[in-house]
Amino acid sequence: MGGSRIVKLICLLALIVGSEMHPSRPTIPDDPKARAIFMIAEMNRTADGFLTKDEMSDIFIKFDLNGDGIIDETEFIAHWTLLSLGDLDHAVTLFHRADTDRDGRISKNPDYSHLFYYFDRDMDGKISEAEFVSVWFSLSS
Ligand SMILES: [Ca+2]
Ligand SMILES: [Ca+2]
Ligand SMILES: [Ca+2]
Repeated sequence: MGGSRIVKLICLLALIVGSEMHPSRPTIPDDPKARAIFMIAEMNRTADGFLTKDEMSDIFIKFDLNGDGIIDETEFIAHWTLLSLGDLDHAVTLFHRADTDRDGRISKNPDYSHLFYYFDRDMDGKISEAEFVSVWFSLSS
């Protein structure tokens, strides 16, 4: 006896837990700048609507002005300013968030690899516009 009652209880519990795990999503403010950056970067190799690893790597290379495989803060801000990506506060915040091991520079390893996986929320190996915009926003706020 009570078997179906237990099942009902479990279902109810799952429902409650489930709803707590998916709270009503805060609306992500649309960021036209992030979308513009995504669109340019995304079409670098294949205009398929996704930012691939290679395309992400191209961005890295562009910021690495002297080609030593490391982006320091000066390079980052210089390229940021050149592309007029926004205010410098934003640039500094992004730089320090991207510097995952906090050694004051963004290097291919580990920072760049971390960053790609950080953007690729659903882990399908490519970054969609929605993934990019939402992560970009969370990084800069
Ligand atoms: Ca460099
Ligand atoms: Ca670093
Ligand atoms: Ca993805």
